Amino acid sequence: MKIAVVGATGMVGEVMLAVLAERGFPLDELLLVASARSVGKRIAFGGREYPVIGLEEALRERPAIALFSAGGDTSLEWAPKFAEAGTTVIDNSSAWRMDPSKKLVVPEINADVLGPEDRIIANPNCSTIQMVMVLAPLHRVYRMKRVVVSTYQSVSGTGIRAVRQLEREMAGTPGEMAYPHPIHRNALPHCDVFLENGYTREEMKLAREPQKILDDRTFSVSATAVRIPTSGGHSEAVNVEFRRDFDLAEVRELLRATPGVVVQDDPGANQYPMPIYAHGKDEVFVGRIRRDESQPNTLNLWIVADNLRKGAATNAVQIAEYLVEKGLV
Ligand code: A2P
Ligand code: 11C
Repeated sequence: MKIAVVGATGMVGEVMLAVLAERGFPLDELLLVASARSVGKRIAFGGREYPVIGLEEALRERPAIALFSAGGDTSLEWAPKFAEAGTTVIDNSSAWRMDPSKKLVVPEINADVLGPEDRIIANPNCSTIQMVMVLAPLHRVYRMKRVVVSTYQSVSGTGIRAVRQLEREMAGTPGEMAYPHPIHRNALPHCDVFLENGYTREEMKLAREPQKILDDRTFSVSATAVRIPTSGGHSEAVNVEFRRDFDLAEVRELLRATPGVVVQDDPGANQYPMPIYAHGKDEVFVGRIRRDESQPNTLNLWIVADNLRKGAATNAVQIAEYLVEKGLV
């Protein structure tokens, strides 16, 4: 199978390559695609070196699957061209997520919505993926009414310029700024851009994407997204009110039985999820599982995942694996 990685020189693209290799994805041809700035560079994969090519050349090669992580504008312009040529595009940008004609997929939850007609498939936002991975099995049993989430997001979610800003500030040599303020020793209640309603776009992704993934508009989500000086791994404090009451032991059992979710919840032993330990892992970690004593049927959780793995690259590769397994490409 011929696979293209569009944005192969980027932070997510690099992790996509690592995940494809680790999982032994059944590819026999690989196209590594980036902007004109990178054409001709060479990237190692599976003991070989591959040249970076441009989008036009990749399109002519008509790959079976193209994993896109090269920004929303590149996706808007190029995903339809690849789709037209018969390629199935799995797009990590926000370009197509809320388009009613495109599927928004977390494979463990709703891969069954995919069919052979889907030529552009959207990968959800990183902070959405880790939240719904934990909430979906609970929603099935107790039915969510309202979710209030506060995020603690790492600089790797913004991109390489932000990673460099943090590194430089830590070294005491500030330079080019990815954020409007210092990030070292700081917390910015500002992820992505502000919208007219006073929320950021990141907060609105958290509010809207879960309803589409769970195909349910009977619950609502209110979000505050905060950037903190961690280099990788997003954390979330999640408060969820259900329509039905729950038993805490049963909640733990449901989460332990959920593929892709790991329960780390032993406060007496100081055990709870943390971004430094989620780094490089494909699972979503949940802990601090406790009843909200301020109102009925309400649960508090702490959810952590590697935003470049399950939040982006791993989820996209899992979608590709599903397409191959079901003969949809
Ligand atoms: P390049 O390295 O040539 O700029 P990140 O999210 O880490 O910033 O990475 C973005 C990725 O998307 C990089 O691989 C980048 O390539 C690629 N990219 C950005 N703009 C374009 C474009 N117009 N055409 C193709 N690839 C692009
Ligand atoms: C962040 N969630 O950490 C973003 C990064 O919509 O795919 C990914 C942006 C997106 O800021």
